[in-house]
Amino acid sequence: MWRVDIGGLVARPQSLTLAYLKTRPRHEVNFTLECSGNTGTGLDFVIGAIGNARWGGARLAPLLEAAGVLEQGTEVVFWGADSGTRTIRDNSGIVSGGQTGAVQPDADGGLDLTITEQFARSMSLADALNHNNLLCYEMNGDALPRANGFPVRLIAPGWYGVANVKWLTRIEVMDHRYAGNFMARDYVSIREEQRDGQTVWTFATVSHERLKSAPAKVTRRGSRYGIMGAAWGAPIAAVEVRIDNGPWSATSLDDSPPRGKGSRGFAWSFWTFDWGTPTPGEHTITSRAFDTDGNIQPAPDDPFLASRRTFWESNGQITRRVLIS
Ligand SMILES: Nc1nc2c(c(=O)[nH]1)N[C@H]1C(S)=C(S)[C@@H](COP(=O)(O)O)O[C@H]1N2
Ligand SMILES: [Mo]
Repeated sequence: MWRVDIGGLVARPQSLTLAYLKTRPRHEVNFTLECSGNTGTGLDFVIGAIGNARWGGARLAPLLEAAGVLEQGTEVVFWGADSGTRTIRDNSGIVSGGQTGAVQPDADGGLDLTITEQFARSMSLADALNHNNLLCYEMNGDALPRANGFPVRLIAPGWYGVANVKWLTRIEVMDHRYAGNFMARDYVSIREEQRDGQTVWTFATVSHERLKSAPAKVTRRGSRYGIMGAAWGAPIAAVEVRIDNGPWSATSLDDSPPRGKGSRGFAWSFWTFDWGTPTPGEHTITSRAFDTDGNIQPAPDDPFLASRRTFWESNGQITRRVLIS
């Protein structure tokens, strides 16, 4: 039978069943989960690597508190049931194999270690204790589908998809950052910065979502056209669009309560724009979102974005091409 274990630096290790989790107070959060690898340049980005759902489950924080996190505990690791095989090259200091690891000498005399690693992600204890986090067993009112993490996944609203560990089996409190594949090798944003004429490379684990928007579709009623789209990643204050190389114009935001409040939770906001009667031919549509702290979704040539050498967390403005006939 499935259980999720809470262990590591805790006073009272737990082994929780799904039935037990369902006896806990049930909470729901509306959260738009986006893959950090969603570059948003393709035509199917809205339905592809991003989706909104009502996620239901038990709050994580009281369960961690019940386990009694010890003083030294600073980091919480979430383990999924799935695993993958990978080879770690000799330059990683490999000296010998493990019970399941196989070591092979490589061409230049070093050792390669091939291992089967479970999917795992960690966050700080403070982040893990955020009251929005759920041990989630429901999606849109139904049992969590297998593909989305059945029986239980972590839902960490405001974090990129990768942090929302599916098929959860173990939660472990540690006293150091976890440096597994999905924290330290894959899902790492690499940037090349120039500082005083010197190149400095920086590395950051994909974590919180970033402010983003996209034009989703063009609608037509008679001879009049409209544009609709979405914005997410932060509490949205406004969205503007630009047609071709024209000025930025205001759009109308849907009037549901702001993000983080009431039923809106961490869901995306929808916006619409009355385009009027555009001239026939090809046009470009670009959108940019503003959050309630005054941040603006960056342009593609923003220095921070331009310094990236990886496609993770690509939240630059998206331009779509449309043909009006
Ligand atoms: N156990 C496990 N959890 C996982 C993953 C995975 O491969 N294994 N992928 C992550 C990534 S990269 C994303 S984008 C989301 C996707 O969640 P979804 O399938 O519900 O859309 O799950 C995250 N949780
Ligand atoms: Mo992802």
